[in-house]
Amino acid sequence: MKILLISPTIDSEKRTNKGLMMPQLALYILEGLTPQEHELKIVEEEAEAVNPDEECDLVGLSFMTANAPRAYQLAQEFKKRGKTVVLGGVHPTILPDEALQYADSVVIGEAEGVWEKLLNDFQHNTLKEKYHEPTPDLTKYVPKNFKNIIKKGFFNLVPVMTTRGCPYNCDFCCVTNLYGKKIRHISIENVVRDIEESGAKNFMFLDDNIIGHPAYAKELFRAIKPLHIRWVGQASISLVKDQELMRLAAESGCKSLFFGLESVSEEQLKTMRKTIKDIEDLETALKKIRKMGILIHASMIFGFDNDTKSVFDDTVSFLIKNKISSVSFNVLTPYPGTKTYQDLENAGRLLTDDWKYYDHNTVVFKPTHMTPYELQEGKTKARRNFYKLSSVVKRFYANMHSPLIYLTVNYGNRKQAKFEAKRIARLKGELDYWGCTDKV
Ligand code: B12
Ligand code: SF4
Repeated sequence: MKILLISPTIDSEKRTNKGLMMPQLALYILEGLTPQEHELKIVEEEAEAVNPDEECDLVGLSFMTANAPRAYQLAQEFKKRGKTVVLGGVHPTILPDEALQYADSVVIGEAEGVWEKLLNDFQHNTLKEKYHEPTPDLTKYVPKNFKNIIKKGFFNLVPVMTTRGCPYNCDFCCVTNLYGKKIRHISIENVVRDIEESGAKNFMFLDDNIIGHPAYAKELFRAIKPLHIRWVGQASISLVKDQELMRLAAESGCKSLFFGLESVSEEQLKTMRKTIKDIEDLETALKKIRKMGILIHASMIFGFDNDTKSVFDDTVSFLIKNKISSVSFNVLTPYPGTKTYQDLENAGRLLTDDWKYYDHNTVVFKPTHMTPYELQEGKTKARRNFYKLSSVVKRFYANMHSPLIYLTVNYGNRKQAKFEAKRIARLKGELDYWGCTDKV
């Protein structure tokens, strides 16, 4: 049979070309799990258009919350043409019953341990509505074929994932709901095999915290050092507490790390599960990471209940003072399945249930100390101010160890900041609720 796997964009009219483009690992895992007898095609809408008339027997769509409306639209198009549709990924895992309204079957959670069974059931006309394997065995090697797409040149980073599961279940995050609380590792041997078989040189570790298990991380860094690759990943700032771990990461090819700093308000940090809650300690930690020659990408969130209008300028000043290489400025987003969502819903503070706006970029709730539009505008201006030419110049010297990456990322963000301002101006006319001034 012929299987079509799709990763939809948020908006099919606009692809989010971010400069750093990476294939969707989930689709390549599904391909690796598919028995050889089947024909399989992968379409990433960020890279190519989806053809609803594509000849196939089974369509699989993978998506997060912001992509759900587009995924449902595509699912309906394929169903209209008599195809069987299966949905999986972050959003269907959190809201399987919603997803099932648009599809024949939903995979809740991971595909390992269920995909082959699902294909077999489909062939025997016994497809079930839901499939779920809570903690599948990750010891078996799943081949991922990235060679062809790397040749095409659209993607410049290859994704690798070493760990599933997170014990912390933070209020605003849905990762524990996706993979459970127990941390499960892929064997180092299989991670090395993934890297070697890809034939690539530039990688992104998708783990939420690549140093979450320091002993595993040290072994991993030692194992990949001889491969002479370059990699980026996400880590906790607690990295600085272990000198050896930091050195091994740098020696193994780590070029940039993404840190979820979220806030520079001590009041806010105290309410969060953070290893460093004191601003002076945070500044010392950031300095140590810079000295290792690792670029720091910070992720910030605006819109916590403690945030007042001064939060935007305070945050940008902190980031420039600490010579942060690049930053993602986000608004607090109540993803379904999180405590944040439940709290805001209970308080009647959610302003829309249109999932396409649940994208970290668009305000969808009533903040405490400002109107939704003030929060939206503050976030957009913070990005623009951080990427001003004067700021890029001020931060350059401290990031001179990787000038090309630093300048490329900053240039890309300066451009994106301009697009974002235009998008906000357009949405202002569309989203009446941004003007809402009700006191919370
Ligand atoms: C990598 C990543 C990205 C990359 C994606 C690029 C790429 N091409 O891969 C980038 C940086 C671009 C990104 C962007 C965003 N991301 Co993101 N991202 C992740 C991250 C870290 C890993 C996702 C991943 O690939 N995992 C590895 C794969 C193998 O796991 P998986 O997708 O769960 O797939 C397994 C199963 O779910 C299942 N499965 C998945 N799909 C399907 C389909 C079928 C048919 C079947 C049967 C099974 C199946 O099988 C797989 C194997 O078991 C997650 C955090 C996390 N730990 O999940 C956040 C995460 C998914 N992102 C998130 C968000 C919010 C975003 C953004 C909206 C934020 C933003 N504004 O930047 C954007 C949206 C981008 C867009 N245009 O669509 C949220 C999603 C929350 C939600 N409810 O939607 C997460 C969970 C982070 C978080 N902690 O909140 N992201
Ligand atoms: S934010 Fe990080 S630590 Fe918290 S639940 Fe999500 S993945 Fe785990």
